[in-house]
Amino acid sequence: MTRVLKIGAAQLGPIQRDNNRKEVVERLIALLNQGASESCDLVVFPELALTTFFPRWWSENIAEFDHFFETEMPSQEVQPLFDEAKKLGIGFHLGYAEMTSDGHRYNTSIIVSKNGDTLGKYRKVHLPGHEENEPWRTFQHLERYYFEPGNEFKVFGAFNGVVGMAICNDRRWSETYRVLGLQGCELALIGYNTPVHYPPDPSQDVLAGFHNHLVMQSGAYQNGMWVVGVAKAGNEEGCDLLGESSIIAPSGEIVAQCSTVEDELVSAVVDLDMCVNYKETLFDFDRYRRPEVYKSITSQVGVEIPEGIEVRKQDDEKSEG
Ligand code: CDT
Repeated sequence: MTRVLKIGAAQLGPIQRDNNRKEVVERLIALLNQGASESCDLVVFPELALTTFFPRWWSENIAEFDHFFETEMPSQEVQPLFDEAKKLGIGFHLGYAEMTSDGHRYNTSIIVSKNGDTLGKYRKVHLPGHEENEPWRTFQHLERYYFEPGNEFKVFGAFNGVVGMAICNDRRWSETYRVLGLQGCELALIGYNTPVHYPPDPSQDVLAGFHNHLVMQSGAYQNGMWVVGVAKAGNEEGCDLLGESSIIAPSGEIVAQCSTVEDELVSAVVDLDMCVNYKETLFDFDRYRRPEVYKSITSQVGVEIPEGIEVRKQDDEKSEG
């Protein structure tokens, strides 16, 4: 059984508010075809790949934005993507806004096999931003208003390996990779829409690209897994979104990276057996992990400085010296 895959990271340029699904699906199909011409087994599309990143706007009436959600997958408009992928014999990963039949809204991604079967679904666990309109911001980040959080990181048997998914902000949390890693994840697929400007602390703007790679590269290395991080990039409705989509090896090294903020596919050969190099040496969990020492990770949410620790200001220390 070959455990060597060719994977395409299919970055999208911006999707504007009035772009319809048909236009977007045509772009996804063009990228699929490029993936086919590069012999890809799997093409990875980003978070919310069918619409603009609508949580950047507030609406008093949440249902006003329901047209950005998919009530079925594939819908009639998305069916051509499934048909083309099956025809080409390529699997894919797709992020979209999901509305369930009983009215729940999620930020979701799926893995689809080469035969067009949906092998796995994931609902974003870490929802960033805020719940209420914050008019002081140049744009909103209302994921906590428009979506409910998902409640689990799961892995799926796909493409001859153990595959997991995470979505955008999830990639900043080491717990994401570790919970996947503890399930033997060999390949994590992560779509993102990351504004370059961070209104609560603009000093971070210049570091957006550094932080993006920092978290995914360390997640890959510390868990001995491949990570494919794929952006929706460019200027979307006046908001600049980070590009720099990349394919990262279990060594933490980037082996392919997009260079534009437009529709762009980069591909790489991914040998899932390379994970063993890390999973069975430095990061041999069975041998080296100490879960009994990590209890606060699951019992505690926020910071709790232990009793008896005095926090002094720098000035106090100086006056003592
Ligand atoms: N889509 C998404 O999760 N974006 C976030 C922005 C953080 S700022 C609210 C990210 O982590 O990239």
